[in-house]
Amino acid sequence: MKTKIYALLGILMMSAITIQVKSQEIPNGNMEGWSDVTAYENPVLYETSNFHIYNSGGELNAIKTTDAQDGNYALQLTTNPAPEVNVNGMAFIGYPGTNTIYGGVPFNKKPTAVKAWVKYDVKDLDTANIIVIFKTSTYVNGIARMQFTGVQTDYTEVTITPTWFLPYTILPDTMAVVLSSSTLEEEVDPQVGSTITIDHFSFVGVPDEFPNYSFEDWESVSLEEPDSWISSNAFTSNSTGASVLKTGDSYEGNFASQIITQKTIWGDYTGFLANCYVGKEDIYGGMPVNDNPLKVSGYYKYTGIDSDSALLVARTTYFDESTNQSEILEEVFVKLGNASEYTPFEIPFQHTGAPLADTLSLVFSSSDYSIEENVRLGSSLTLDDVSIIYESDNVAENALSAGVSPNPATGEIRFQLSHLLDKSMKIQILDAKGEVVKTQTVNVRSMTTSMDVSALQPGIYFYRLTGGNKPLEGKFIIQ
Ligand SMILES: [Ca+2]
Ligand SMILES: [Ca+2]
Repeated sequence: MKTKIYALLGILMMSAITIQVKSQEIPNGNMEGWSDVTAYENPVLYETSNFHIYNSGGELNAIKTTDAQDGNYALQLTTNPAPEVNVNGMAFIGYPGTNTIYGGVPFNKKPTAVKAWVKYDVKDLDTANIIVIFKTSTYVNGIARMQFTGVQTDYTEVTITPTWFLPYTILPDTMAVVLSSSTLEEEVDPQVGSTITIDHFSFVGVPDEFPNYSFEDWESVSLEEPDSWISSNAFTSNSTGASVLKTGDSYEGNFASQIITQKTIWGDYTGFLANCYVGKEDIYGGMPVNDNPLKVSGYYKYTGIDSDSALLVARTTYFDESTNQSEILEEVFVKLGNASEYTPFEIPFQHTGAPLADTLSLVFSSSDYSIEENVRLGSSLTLDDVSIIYESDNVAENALSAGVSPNPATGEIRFQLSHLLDKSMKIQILDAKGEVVKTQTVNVRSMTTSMDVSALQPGIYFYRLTGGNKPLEGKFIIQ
């Protein structure tokens, strides 16, 4: 049941997909935009697989259905596909760990049976599960387990008799529950479409009511998320707390993102901010770019517990039409050590020229997951002012600017166009961010043409002249 940490890093938030295709800036790189996101609903007292499927890019798979046997609602679990993994529909009271379950709700009786109303459609080779675990201290006192295969179209009541492992006089103190639409065996793949709907739990032989027995009580899981980023919050908020927080300790503006290594509901550790999905085996998606990034830079603070360090991963890819799939151009790993004051960082790329990158994927982690034994709860990475520089920015910097005068300019600049006579030319002025701030089309009649730049703020600008045999680029300064 333990999920590999990279699976836990696989996170999806639909809002994060609304990346501006035209923009070459890193969306919300200044960490100023934050929104409350209602991710999904869970039955009260239960954690569910919704966080996992939500993060993996599939449909929610632990849902409130009105197809109830009792009252208004029932719990429907379905094994749904996500881009990299089929996610078992699960709901649990307590936190599943390796071969055990932690936590639960107080319960101190020994019922003779657990009953539930169920309907299901479990695919071939698959098995749905209802497991109720009675614990005394940390020991398993008894288990009531039923497995389901095949199809049951109408609600039917099942009676599940517990097996008790401890003497009858030793009562449990805690009850935990695991409900699953698919197999819990790690070696067996959950089958897409396996589903079980559960309603109206009851006990036999004791007067106690099963907690939230009829799945009538549900609660929304809301997260405060940095806009346009994908965070690890959905993995951690319900167990140990948020792993990505809005902090007022900013380098610029009002806010920065603080990423903290927290325990997930699976007992693993995670804390990350990404602009892509990260699946079990790989990362995928990211922000569209139309030029090769030269470097991603920003400012950070870091407090690593023991020998932990922060890990920044950046990958560029391009779509190769000959193979009809995205190929990796470059992958860069940068580790950051402790920094109590804001410190600049850079993720440098080597690749230039063709093929041009079309996607940039970024994953910023508060722990160095490449050295698993160093990962520590509470390691904290604060990031702000994350930005990107592209190859073309550099070309512009290095291009000859001798054709422009005066430089620095004030109210007007002149372009020398000696080899471009009798052409219709377009002159674009771009600001330091690469945004076009002024465009002028001229029919060149002399060796010089001029442009009024008095409306532009002082700063560094780039010019781009097109219409000649080849574009001319360069930079100039307005004082
Ligand atoms: Ca900021
Ligand atoms: Ca119900």
